[in-house]
Amino acid sequence: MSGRRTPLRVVLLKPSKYAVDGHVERFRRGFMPNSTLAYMASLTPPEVDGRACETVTIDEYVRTDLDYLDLLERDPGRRTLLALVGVQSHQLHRALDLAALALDRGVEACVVGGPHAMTCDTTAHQGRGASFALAEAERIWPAILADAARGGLEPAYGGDGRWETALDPPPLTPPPRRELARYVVRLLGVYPARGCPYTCNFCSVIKIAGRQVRSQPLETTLASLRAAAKGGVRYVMFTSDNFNKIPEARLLLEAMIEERIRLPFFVQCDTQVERQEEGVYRVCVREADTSTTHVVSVRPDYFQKLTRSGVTTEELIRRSFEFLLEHEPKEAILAEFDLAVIQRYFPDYEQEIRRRLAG
Ligand code: B12
Ligand code: SF4
Repeated sequence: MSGRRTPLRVVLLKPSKYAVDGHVERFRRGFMPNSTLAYMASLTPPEVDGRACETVTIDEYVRTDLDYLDLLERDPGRRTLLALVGVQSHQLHRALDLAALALDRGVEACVVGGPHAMTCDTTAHQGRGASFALAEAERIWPAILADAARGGLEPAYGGDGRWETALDPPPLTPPPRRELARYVVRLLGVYPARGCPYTCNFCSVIKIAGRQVRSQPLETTLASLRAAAKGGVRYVMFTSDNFNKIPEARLLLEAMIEERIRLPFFVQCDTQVERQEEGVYRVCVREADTSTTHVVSVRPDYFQKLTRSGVTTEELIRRSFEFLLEHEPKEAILAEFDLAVIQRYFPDYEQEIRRRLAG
């Protein structure tokens, strides 16, 4: 069957961005492989609509040669779908230019997806050649692949709802070793759960991942970790925004211990700051299902010394805890202290916190 039908080539491309002077930012080595590329490649089946489906992944940030641009061209032997994945707002311009280049060279189908398309209004760009993915891939990727294999794409997919109710993706296949070698750290992003119950007004996570915390099956995460360890990955980032909000966090960690999956990993956790009385705040740090509580006092003159206008005391404390947690485990942080004490233990604290708050 697949021998008779025109095969489909899926080019998954994470675009870089333009620097201020207009050149495309490229690095000889990146920090870590892009998580969306690995995830989308794992979601792409070997056959679509009875046609063989070949998948190629490109992280433009680490491509110092331009060979990959040859893929953005019509190939008479197969249909090509260019999917610009994980596109953030500062990468949109580059994504649109790559789509325009590919369409100009006869590529049959282009789609742009990721945080920008999910959080911002893209109607002005729709209907001009590239299609837009407004929802999670789990909801719309099969329809996009099928449309690309058979004919053209719709102007947009997923306008009727962003989030899949239950997440059940295949286990992640780590990038091949030659791709891992392009990065300083052979690190893989694994996404055991997504969504955040909070509504911080500066953050777009709840528009991308929703407010409902949804987990993939524990076994899928474990299978991804096993494949990662076997495939030469040295380190894992659990990309969930608040690891401490994942209901199965403890089960996951226990299973990793039980199976002796010895991959070091890092996670993101939230810190809650609550004002108790003038100048006194209660801070709760949660990690998986353990937490510590700290009472922190901040004198007005010290607050003035460290901050500029517009920064709140809560923000100063939150950033100070981020700083502390980069240097020591939460259990080592004093239960009650004045903020000025940090400088005694970490002499670069004041300079660093001023720099971070100014950025
Ligand atoms: C992990 C992470 C990082 C890691 C990246 C690791 C890596 N190399 O992959 C690090 C720490 C390095 C990082 C850096 C940055 N990040 Co970041 N990061 C995240 C985080 C927490 C998770 C992203 C992730 O891996 N998700 C897992 C993958 C599988 O999911 P996904 O990419 O969202 O893809 C899903 C959907 O978007 C959609 N989708 C995506 N692409 C496509 C394509 C198609 C065709 C389809 C159909 C669907 C689709 O389907 C996917 C599956 O459901 C998000 C927050 C979040 N929850 O989204 C922020 C986030 C993406 N980052 C953000 C930002 C701003 C940055 C930085 C610019 C920060 C900075 N100032 O330097 C840099 C840019 C780095 C870069 N080159 O892209 C913003 C983007 C905001 C926006 N609207 O554009 C986010 C949303 C955080 C936030 N709330 O502000 N980041
Ligand atoms: S807790 Fe974190 S992920 Fe959740 S809304 Fe606030 S900043 Fe975003």
